[in-house]
Amino acid sequence: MKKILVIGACGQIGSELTPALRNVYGTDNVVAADCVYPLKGELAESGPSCKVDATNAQDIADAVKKYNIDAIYNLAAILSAKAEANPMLGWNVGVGAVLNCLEVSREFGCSLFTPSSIGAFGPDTPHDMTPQDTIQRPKTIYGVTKVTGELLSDYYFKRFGVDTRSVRFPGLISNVTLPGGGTTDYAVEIYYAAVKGEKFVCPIAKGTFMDMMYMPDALKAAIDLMEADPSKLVHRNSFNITAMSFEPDMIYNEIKKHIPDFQMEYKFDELRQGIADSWPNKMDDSCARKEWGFSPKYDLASMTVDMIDVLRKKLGQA
Ligand code: AKB
Repeated sequence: MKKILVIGACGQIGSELTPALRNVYGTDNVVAADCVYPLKGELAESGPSCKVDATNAQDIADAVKKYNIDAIYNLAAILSAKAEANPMLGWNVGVGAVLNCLEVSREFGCSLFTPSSIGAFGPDTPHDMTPQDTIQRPKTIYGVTKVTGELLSDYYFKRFGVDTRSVRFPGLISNVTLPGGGTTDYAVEIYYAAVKGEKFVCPIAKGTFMDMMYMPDALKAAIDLMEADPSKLVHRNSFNITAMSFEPDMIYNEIKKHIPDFQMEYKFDELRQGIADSWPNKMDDSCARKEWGFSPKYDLASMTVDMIDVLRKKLGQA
């Protein structure tokens, strides 16, 4: 059975991708790694774990050797708004981690998944039905790291034959671990406010469309792409994928169907709004659908039912 290393296992994606991978490949075959160590709770108890600072290539190499790793999921990143406040940190983590993972993968023959993002696009990119192959001139350091990661990953595939694969994730909506410092975080925070009975102050302006996806679809996409038949992959780094595109009023009105008293007011945050305005309204993900069968299950309505149900239980209100 394939042995997998998840770097950034405690983050928004890692805290759910690690258990999902353990379900598929067996608990002992998936190593949860994070720079914050020791890991706590379910992640630490349900399988092997170790300390990996992704900006330190030796840490990654040591883990790969120790656990005989075949595939790495590199989830280390500083999200868009946070990286803008500290561009050097954004660059060092965003690019340092991917380059270190590529070098270790080349040396030890691992395959490598590194997420890219809608942040890899910028104001000059067509915003509607953003094509798979198009202008990528992001104006954020986060976007610059994502484009760099895509280019380096394709370079390592072509030059050294490293099996690199990636998706451009839209905003991810989840109910386990909160995202931190992203532009799309509002679409998670709004559910917490609604379930807690609080008024939501929306940092993104009315009418601002962005691509989004519910976490179960994102986890399946990452696993499916890594399992895809390589002979079918025309693209590799990185595939547009999306499940829904909405603006704040749409998610607010969907939540109000279940929580009629819920209230929201707009107070846009200049940094986040500027970033959101530079990102696609809706991507064309037909290449992912055609080349490896990407097919998300959740839309805004079904995600909202599930989010409210899970958060009510989590927050002790069910
Ligand atoms: C962010 O908002 O920075 C992330 C992303 C879309 O990559 N959620």
